[in-house]
Amino acid sequence: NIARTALAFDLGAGSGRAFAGRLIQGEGGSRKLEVTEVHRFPNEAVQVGEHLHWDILRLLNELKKGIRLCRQMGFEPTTFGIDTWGVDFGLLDANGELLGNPYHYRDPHTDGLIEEIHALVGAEALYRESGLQFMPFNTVYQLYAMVKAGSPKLEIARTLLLTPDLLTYLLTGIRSCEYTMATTTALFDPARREWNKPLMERLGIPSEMFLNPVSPGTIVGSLSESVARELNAPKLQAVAVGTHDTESAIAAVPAQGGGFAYLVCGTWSLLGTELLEPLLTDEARELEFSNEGGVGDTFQLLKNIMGLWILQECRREWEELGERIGYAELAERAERAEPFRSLIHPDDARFFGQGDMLGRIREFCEETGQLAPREPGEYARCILESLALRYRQALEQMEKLTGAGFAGLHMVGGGIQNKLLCRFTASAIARPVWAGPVEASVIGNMLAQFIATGECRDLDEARRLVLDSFPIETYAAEAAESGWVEAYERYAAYGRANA
Ligand code: LFR
Repeated sequence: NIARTALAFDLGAGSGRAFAGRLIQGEGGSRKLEVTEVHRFPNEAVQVGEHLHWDILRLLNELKKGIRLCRQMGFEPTTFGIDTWGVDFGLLDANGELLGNPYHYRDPHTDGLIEEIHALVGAEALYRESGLQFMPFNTVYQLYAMVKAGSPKLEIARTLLLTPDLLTYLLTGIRSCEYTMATTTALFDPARREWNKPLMERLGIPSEMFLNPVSPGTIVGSLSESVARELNAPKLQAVAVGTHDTESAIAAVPAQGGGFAYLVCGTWSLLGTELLEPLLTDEARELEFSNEGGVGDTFQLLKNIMGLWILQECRREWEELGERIGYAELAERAERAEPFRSLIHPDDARFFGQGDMLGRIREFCEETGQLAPREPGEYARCILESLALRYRQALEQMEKLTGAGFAGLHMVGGGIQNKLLCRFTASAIARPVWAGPVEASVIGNMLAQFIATGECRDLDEARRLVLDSFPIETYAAEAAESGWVEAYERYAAYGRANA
């Protein structure tokens, strides 16, 4: 008995996926969510001269294909939602045409701008008014890079659309701005809950381009006439979900009530806890925590930590060198490698960029007087152990900031398929890890659609559905796996001052 079918698009920096989600009505009021993958496609950034761009029209084609495939597979979704990485955007002119190709958040055009903007407006003020840790790709730095480059696009732009809103617009013709993405820009004031127009004016960023945000769980509208005709799908409606992938993933954490700690694991690691108000203290700034708007009127106090990106880049390099190593094999080799031989600080700036990751890891080890990894197993072990130690550090910082004590850590997202990472994390934090669901962003995306159409009353009820529908694996902190306490002390000495 299918109560409703939703279609979720979840676009990550490396690939995109479309899933159909069926809400099944069981006996006695019980309900379950069943998700099926209907399409998967690579998302390849394109280097154009000095700049790195998203291939946005290709992504649009893949979304259309996803809608077609979904229906060909026999699903009949009435709504769809799109979530993507944060911060990036496209600009529309007065005729509603897209101005150029959106920049990729790893484009180097923001290099040095954190310092420059801080000198202009003050780091303290910027943090109080944005609640975001200072990451070079935040929208504010990207737009300021365009201001500084004298970009003519800014002169003729009328509307700024963040990536998920842009893709929704290309499918529906409707311009909208979803709240969780808006809070990743650093141009949105979380305390006042409005765009920070004075800041935009000071930086020369045209403030008329920004639309009023709508809450996740709002129906945006139908496919445009031309798209509906092309896809023969006149009834499909777009929903503004938690369009920031991280927020969709958090919405799918199978916990009840607030006060839990979570880690969204993928290219990035987002470790945080759910609050009802932003925490904008000096200490939160110094410890580099963000306050991001979440689904269900929440604020997510979280730290953006480098994630499996480092390992993904290593794999890409091995492949270029002619050695293709699957994740399963890599995990086995890491398991056999010597523990704690080499440790890195994952958030050292050198690990952010693309390319030469093996060299950078070796360089870090040499600079800190450690033996460097020699083969893939050792590299993988180094990365996974270092991430786990970094998670312990962030978890303890979060306890300090909030005064809360966390009994364990919920891990969600694609990265939890790496069981070694889950196990290491449980050992590093000396607390249990509850892992699941893997498809958190997709599921959270669907939950916001169910909130929009009235199937779920609120976030708590939606999370209940996750608990009832997906298995959760528990990793106990293995006291026998010793060495983690000493390793943490060694690791802590390699980190930056306190963050
Ligand atoms: C994760 C994520 C993070 C954001 C980073 C860049 O996919 O959305 O939350 O900081 O990508 O946008």
